[in-house]
Amino acid sequence: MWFKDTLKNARNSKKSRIGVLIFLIIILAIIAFFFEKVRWLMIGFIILMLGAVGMQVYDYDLDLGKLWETGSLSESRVESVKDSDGNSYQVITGNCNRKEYDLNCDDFATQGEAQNQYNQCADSVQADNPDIDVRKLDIYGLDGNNNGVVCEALPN
Ligand SMILES: [Ca+2]
Ligand SMILES: [Ca+2]
Repeated sequence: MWFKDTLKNARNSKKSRIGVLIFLIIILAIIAFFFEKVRWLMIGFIILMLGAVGMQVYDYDLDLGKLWETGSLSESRVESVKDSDGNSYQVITGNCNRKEYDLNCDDFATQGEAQNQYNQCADSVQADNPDIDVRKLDIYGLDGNNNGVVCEALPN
């Protein structure tokens, strides 16, 4: 459905999300300006919105449900991740943060070590994103052929 795709693109596009937030900030500011009774409430919302804009600018997306559940910012981290078919997803990567804490096969001495680390991350990412086949996401880039076995070249 074309409008579903449009909606999805709008949600996934950083620019349009920042635009929506700035639009909301302007509305809240206008309300705060004209309605003295709710002024402080509106100012509180504006501060929250500015925080949200900051997170967008610094590419720091959070899943609010996960944040509510865990109270942890890092576990609620959402990132845009491409799968092996080239599709982009918004994925709750949590502590398995691929951009900042990348791991490579030469970080591990044995295949088993790499496999344990991968399995831990794959399980938690899979649990948070049940609609996505986590093997296709190639977490940390450790499993290029997406067969679930990582760093095949490492010794056992
Ligand atoms: Ca890597
Ligand atoms: Ca593999």
